[in-house]
Amino acid sequence: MRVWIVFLLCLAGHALAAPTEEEPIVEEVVVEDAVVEVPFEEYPIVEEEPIVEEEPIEEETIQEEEVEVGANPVQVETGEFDEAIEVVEDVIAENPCLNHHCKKGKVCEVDESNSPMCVCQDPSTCPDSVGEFEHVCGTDNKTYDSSCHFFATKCSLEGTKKGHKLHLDYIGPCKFIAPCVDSELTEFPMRMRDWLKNVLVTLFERDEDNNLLTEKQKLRVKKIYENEKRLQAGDHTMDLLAHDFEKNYNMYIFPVHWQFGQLDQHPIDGYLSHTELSPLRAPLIPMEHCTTRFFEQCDADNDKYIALEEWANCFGIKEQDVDKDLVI
Ligand SMILES: *[C@@H]1O[C@H](CO)[C@@H](O)[C@H](O)[C@H]1NC(C)=O
Ligand SMILES: [Ca+2]
Ligand SMILES: [Ca+2]
Repeated sequence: MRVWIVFLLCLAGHALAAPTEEEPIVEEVVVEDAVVEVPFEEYPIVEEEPIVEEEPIEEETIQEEEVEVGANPVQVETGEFDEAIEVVEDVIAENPCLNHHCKKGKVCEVDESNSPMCVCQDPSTCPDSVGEFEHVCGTDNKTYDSSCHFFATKCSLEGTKKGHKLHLDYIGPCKFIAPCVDSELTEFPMRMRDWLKNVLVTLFERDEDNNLLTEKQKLRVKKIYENEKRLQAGDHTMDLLAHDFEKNYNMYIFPVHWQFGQLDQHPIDGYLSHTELSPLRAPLIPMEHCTTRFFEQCDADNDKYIALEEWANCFGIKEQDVDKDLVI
């Protein structure tokens, strides 16, 4: 479907537009963790810049949460191997904030006892946005200049009901989004699972030494890749997509699980929060007006989290084929 390609182009544009953006280490890790959406054949591999929105945290647990983020082994490695250790130690002695990471919307400040702490960022200290594409739309249907402005504003509302409910909804200025009718809602997962399969195959084709996929994942994708019956990427009719799903059902099981695993990272618990879903949702909503409704109905028990079982079910994967081991 054309629109998926547009989505990928958009991601590509986004990544190219801000390739040198300075991100704290926490963000770099998130990049690794986030979905690496790879366009179909004709586009280069691009890492999506994830829009990761932290869940509101109760006051008492803030410290704990930050420690948890800092303890991510991948992150520790990135930090440690990037810089000469002596230099890091010197710097720590001078400025306790240098190695202290705050979640989005917060910045580090030193208190009287020279201990680092995270405080809400003043939105006016956010870099000016360069263009409309940096604007984001909140779930309050208000346009924010950039995700920095959004998270700083959200932080200032921490502890309030309003702040708790406010999430980053999508990338770009708020706009009218046409209601999603039932027939369109049915088509959405059919196109998405086809796309997920193609993304994985493309990742596999281009992987070589990029380590975009783990060895285990490669083995699984190889089977799909080498299957001669595989439906090639293209602009297919719903009838063909439905037919292929029936005929080649097994090829779709892994891609659906894989995407779940890409998103279920903060924390890895078999549930997707609004925050975890954001890297997938946020770029998609402006182009696919059924996105919001799709993920809403995907949360069948309405607990605001999408469990693996719920996720698989949304894409037509049978209950007996849901397998936690496929996610890893
Ligand atoms: C959100 O804001 C946009 C632009 O201001 C407007 O066109 C749209 O109708 C609003 N949507 C809702 C649900 O209020
Ligand atoms: Ca999770
Ligand atoms: Ca749920």
